Formats: sequence, structure tokens, C-alpha cells
Amino acid sequence: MIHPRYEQELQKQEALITRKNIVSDDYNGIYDRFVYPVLTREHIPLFWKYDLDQETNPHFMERLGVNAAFNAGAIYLNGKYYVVARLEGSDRKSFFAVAESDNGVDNFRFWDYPILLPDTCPEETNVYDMRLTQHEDGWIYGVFCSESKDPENADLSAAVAAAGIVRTKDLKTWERLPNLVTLRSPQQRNVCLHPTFVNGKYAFYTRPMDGFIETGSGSGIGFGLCEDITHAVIDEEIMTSIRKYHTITEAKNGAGATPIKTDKGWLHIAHGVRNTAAGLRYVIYCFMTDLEKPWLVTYEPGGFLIGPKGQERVGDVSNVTFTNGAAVNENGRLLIYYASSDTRLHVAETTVDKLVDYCINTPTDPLRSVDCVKQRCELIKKNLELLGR
Ligand code: M1P
Repeated sequence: MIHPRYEQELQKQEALITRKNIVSDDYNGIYDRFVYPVLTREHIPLFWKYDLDQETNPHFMERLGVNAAFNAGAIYLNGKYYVVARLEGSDRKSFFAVAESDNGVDNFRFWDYPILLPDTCPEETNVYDMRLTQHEDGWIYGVFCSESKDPENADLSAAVAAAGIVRTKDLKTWERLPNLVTLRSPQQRNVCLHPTFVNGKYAFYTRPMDGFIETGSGSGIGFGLCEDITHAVIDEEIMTSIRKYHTITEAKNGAGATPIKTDKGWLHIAHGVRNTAAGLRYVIYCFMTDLEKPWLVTYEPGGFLIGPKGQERVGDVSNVTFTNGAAVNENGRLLIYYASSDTRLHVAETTVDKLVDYCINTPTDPLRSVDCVKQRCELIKKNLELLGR
């Protein structure tokens, strides 16, 4: 018999899932932030956590808790918005699950089962942050971080990060391909597949790292080509958006959402990290690259696009905004799914045209305070003249 408490909890959850989202009054002209997160751990189906049977679970206890629902790959398919979210069990292991919504900003509902990846990597302990790419070869690829214990280091927290690759046609059946091999970088995280062939080859944005946490000599977001996605090997990585001293990317950066093709170039929504006395601060930034040579940065607006605000600042890993997914519909509506503090998933709405305008017309970071003030004074002067002062 189903435990009577189930109905009560279900009603609470239904009220949360069906709540209409509202645009925040926090204006910047670039995008609209929505007030409510689109996914939280409270969105997880109750039957993933509880044994509903009153006989075997008389106290209606959670048997398999979920701690967080956050970093999500995203895709717009056949008129619907889908995210492949990173869920973290209370046992710390992350896994993936599909949730769908008709409008992309509210009513996200998980499918009945999480994704059970083909178990082809016995050493793999944890998986997270899937980027979804609808490739011109006809497949939808998911590239994610595949994490294992470092066999050569006795330190229990020493890990190795690699890029796992899966592909699907329907988000239901997933084929696992061998992990990406990058011959010149020992570790990889934040890898993303470019949606088109480049010079007839598959193209990946990479993030070369010497160790699990530190990027070391990796100077930014890399780019590499491979012949065969079913045995993906990248020999050489060249740099796209590079890290710079005293900017939002000083400590590290990484590809985020799959690049979006526009008539002015490829639009990239990535993340940058700086260090502070309170720990690392993660923000989201944009840049554009050349249509034919997608590794060549053409526009890089200064500063961040989205930084943690209000309740977003606090969570399991505080002061973090992170994205690995955006969805664009046939009218150029662009939804950026971003997570806050490794805890919950939010959405910001804009259009492809607006973000291109932002990239092209936002001044670049002049890298020195005195030049930043000069840049601001130019804007003030222009405006005061317009205001007749
Ligand atoms: O904790 C913040 C983020 O840290 C990692 O990003 P990066 O590799 O750039 O440090 C990722 O593990 C990401 O999942 C996480 O949100």
C-alpha cells in the first residue's frame, strides 16, 4: 500500500513544478533573469528518493537522497526545451537526467528515469556537466566530465578528469564512445563539441589542464580537430579565449554552452574564474569567433555577462555562476541555463541578436584601471552632451 504521506508531499511538489516563473525587475537590457530557479532538488520525482510502500517504509523516509540539481546541457527540439541536468546524490555521486518544458522557463518535469550511461569505463567514479551538441552529422552528442581516482597518487582526493562522449537521436537511447584523448594535455574538463565539421573534421573546445583542479600551463580555452569521433584523438590544441592577469578569467576559464552560429560569427557563452580571499569566484562571459575559423576570437566584451546575485551567491560551492547549456528556438529566442553555487539551475532569456549586439558593442577590457576610467569617461561625456549638460 502506498504511504499516505506520499500524496501530501506530491501536492507540495506539484505546486512547485507548476508555479509560473516571473521575470525579475533587475534590468540590464541584455537579458531577463527569472525569479525562480527552473530546477532544484525539490523537483526530483519523489519515487526516485522514497520507497513509497508503507510496509517497507513505515516512516516514509528518503532512502536515496538527492542533494542538488544544477549544471545542465540544453537543447531545443521539436518545439520543446530539454535540459540534461547534473544531479548530485546525497552520496556525492553525480548523474544525468532529462527534464522538459514547453516554454523553457517553468514547468520543467523530469522523465521517469535518470540516464543510465553504458558502463564502459570501469575506473570512472563520477560524471558531470554534459554539453549537448546537435551535430551536422545527424547525431546529438553529449560531452561530459568523466572523473576517476588518480592511480598514481596516494592522496584520496587526487583525481583524473577526462572528456566522456555519448550520442543519441532521441535523448533516450545513448551510445557511449571512447573518451576523448588529447595527446598533449594530461587532463580535460569543460570540453564541448562544435556543431559543424571544421576542415572536414570534428572540432572540440577543450580546457587543457596539468592537474585536476589547477589548469597549470593551460592558458585558456583550447580548440582541436579529430578525424574520427568514434575514437576521438586530438593531437594539437590551439588557444581561443585566453586567460589574462587581473580579469574575470585570471585563474581559469572554460567553454560553456555549445557555440551558436550567427551571421556575425560563432557566439560563445563560457565561464571565467578568479581567486579571492573568500575562494574562487565563477562568472559567465561571452565572446565570438570567426565563422570559418571558429578558434579565432573576433569579439570579447570586457567583464562578465552573468555573475552570482542575491540567493545565487550561496550554496554548496558559493559565489559560482556556471553554464554548460543554452537553447535557441527558430525565432532566435535564446535561453541561457545557468547554475548558481553548484546547487540549483536558473534561466536567463535574451535573443541571439541582442547577445551579438552585446558582444560587438561592449568595449573590451582595457586591462588597466586608468584605461577603464578613460573608457567610462568617454561614455559619460557622450551621454552628458546628449543630456545637454
Ligand atoms: O564548483 C564550480 C565548478 O567547478 C568546475 O569548473 P572548473 O573545471 O572550471 O573549475 C566544474 O566541476 C563545475 O562542475 C563546477 O560547477
